[in-house]
Amino acid sequence: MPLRKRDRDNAAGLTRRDALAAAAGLASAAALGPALAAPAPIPFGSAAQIETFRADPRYRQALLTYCDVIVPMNDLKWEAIRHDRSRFDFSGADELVGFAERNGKALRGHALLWGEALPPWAREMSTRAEAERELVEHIETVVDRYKGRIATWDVVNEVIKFDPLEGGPMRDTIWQRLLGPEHVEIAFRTAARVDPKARLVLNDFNFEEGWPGTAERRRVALDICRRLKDKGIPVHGIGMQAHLYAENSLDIDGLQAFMVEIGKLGLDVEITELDVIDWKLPADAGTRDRAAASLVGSFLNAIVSVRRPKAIVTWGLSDRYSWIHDTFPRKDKAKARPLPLDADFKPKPMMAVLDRYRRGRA
Ligand code: 9MR
Repeated sequence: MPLRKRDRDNAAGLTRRDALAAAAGLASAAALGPALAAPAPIPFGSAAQIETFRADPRYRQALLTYCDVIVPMNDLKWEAIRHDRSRFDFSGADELVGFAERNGKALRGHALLWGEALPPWAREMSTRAEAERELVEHIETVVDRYKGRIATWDVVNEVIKFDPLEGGPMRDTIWQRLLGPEHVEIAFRTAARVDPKARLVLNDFNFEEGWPGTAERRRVALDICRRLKDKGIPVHGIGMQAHLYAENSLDIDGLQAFMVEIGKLGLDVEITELDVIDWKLPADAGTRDRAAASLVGSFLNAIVSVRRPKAIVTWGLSDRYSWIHDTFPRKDKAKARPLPLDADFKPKPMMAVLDRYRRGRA
């Protein structure tokens, strides 16, 4: 049987790109330039919750099977490390960091400063000096402990006001009340001083929808990073949480313009907490899974076609365990299906979408 052209090229040891290059009259595939170069794989990962990690071997296995990156979901938060004011408790964080290290997984640290998940004593701080002293000591201690091991930090999480058009731009937190907008600088400056090689990220939610407040959120994120850079304070990336509401549409143009601006500032982008809020979708599981995969595909495609994220991280792996169940319960009481594996750890269509980026096929 005669070989088809593609098979002939393969048989001759030519790649598809060599064949394309030859057809274009070029000496080699390299001459095709970067536009047709195979896309670089984008590391994929998930946040891991310690209780589930300890209790469910299938969950640990899923982390091993699917993830290049692991993010302790809650164990690097103040609530976990600083529940006792007089000492630092790294027990949960160490367990997850050790698991990642033993298994050759990269780590993201989440998060050095956040207005939530604080122990009661931290919510009761009352002076500027106290807040600054605690914040600096916290970041020094935590970043130093994992120096050279946690490569990337969400230095500040959710510091932008929900709708900055309503008296923004900064979110009302204990840090903003006591330190003003300077809390962001203090956090980045301290993290950079302790681990100059760490990648330092501003992490926040809702950069992807079409309402005016979202456009303003994107503008504020860029503005904060620009100001840091102007002052010589290192910042390396913007983390997009991407808790995507299935019932809302994406602002593709706005997203792509955001990527261009991120690039102009010399920053990277990372997807840090991806999942799909499916509370308004129809009951049928297959319909929901296809809708979620399609939404994730459109979102990632819009971003990747302008700027390749440094990592894509989902906020959990299996529908069995997700914050969405409690926060966005469905009226029909059906379980939410926000993640790439189903409740029995079987890959869903969303995983196929993510896998394409992980393998450098998109
Ligand atoms: O999923 C996290 C949940 O288990 C915690 O109870 C909660 C408070 O610490 O935080 C959740 O994770 C949040 C993340 O840290 C920041 N972005 C929003 C996430 C969902 O609430």
